[in-house]
Amino acid sequence: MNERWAKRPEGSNWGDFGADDQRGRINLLTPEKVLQGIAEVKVGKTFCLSLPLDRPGRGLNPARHPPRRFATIRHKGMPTHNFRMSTLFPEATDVVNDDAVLLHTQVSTQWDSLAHVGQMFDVMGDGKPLPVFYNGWRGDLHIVAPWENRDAHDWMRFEGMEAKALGIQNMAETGVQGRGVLIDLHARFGREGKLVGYDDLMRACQADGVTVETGDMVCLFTGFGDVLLEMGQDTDVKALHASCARLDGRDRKLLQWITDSGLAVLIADNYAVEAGPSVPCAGACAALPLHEHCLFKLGVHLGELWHLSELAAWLREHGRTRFLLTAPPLRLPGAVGSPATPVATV
Ligand code: UVW
Repeated sequence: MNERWAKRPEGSNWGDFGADDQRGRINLLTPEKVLQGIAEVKVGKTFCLSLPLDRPGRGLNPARHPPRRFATIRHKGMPTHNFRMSTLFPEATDVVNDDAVLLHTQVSTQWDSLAHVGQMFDVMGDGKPLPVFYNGWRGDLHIVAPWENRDAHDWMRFEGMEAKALGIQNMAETGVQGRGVLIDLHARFGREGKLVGYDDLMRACQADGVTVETGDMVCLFTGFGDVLLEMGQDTDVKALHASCARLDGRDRKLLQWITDSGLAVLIADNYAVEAGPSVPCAGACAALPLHEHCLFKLGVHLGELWHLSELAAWLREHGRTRFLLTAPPLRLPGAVGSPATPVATV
């Protein structure tokens, strides 16, 4: 018996990558997968797969706000803005700017770490559900609570939350490089607010000859990023949430495909990869069942709000679906999510 769990969730792979594994299916990004990715580099053209991190503006997720920038304070309470180094060293000619950013890690193009979403689950088999994450790491023991600073402003009040296990640095330390495979849902469904299940996904793959193999990094292009960028800073949240394809996390065949395909990570240009909250279910269940399946059961990191439009257009024009993907998050110990500036090379 593992000391953290007596019972693993049905359909999970807990323990398969090691009793104390914190990387999940990122373990499938082997040197062989990196070489398969490199073999897809034919012309050396690169694509930045990140949105500008100040987009979307306010409101898409009410808990997440655009970045705030500050000048650091270098000398006598002055901002380090065009700071004359001669203030410190009389002969110096240097002029310095230096900044700090207050960044909601999941406001824009991002990775969800495996500490992002867990479940209340009877992990010890004693009838008492506990907050649990991938591989049995525990919300109460391993995801350390913040302290409250009552003097701090609004959403800066709860400081110091830390993923002592499953933090995003576990992903960053692998380099996150391998073969990307793009599934073009936009080509099939346009900007229709469409719930996509297994059958729709398979038809989209068949139409473009997409094959997903073990260890591939799968990207779903829905067009959501374009809708968002066209809105400018005035995000029409209702219209945005009603736009484009998103996966149906209640579709069991779709979840089984994620298990069977062996995909290493799942990425989309939309808000949450799946519809969130998902369609209602009877009784107790996850509001985000695809998050449950990927983050909690399989250790599949989710990439959200990526900017896939230019890559998708280029791949279509050239009759291709695969590319080299390099997409590390920040190596930020203890964080439960991270912005990313992923690069596709074709
Ligand atoms: C939630 O909003 C809970 O998660 P995500 O950003 O992964 O969709």
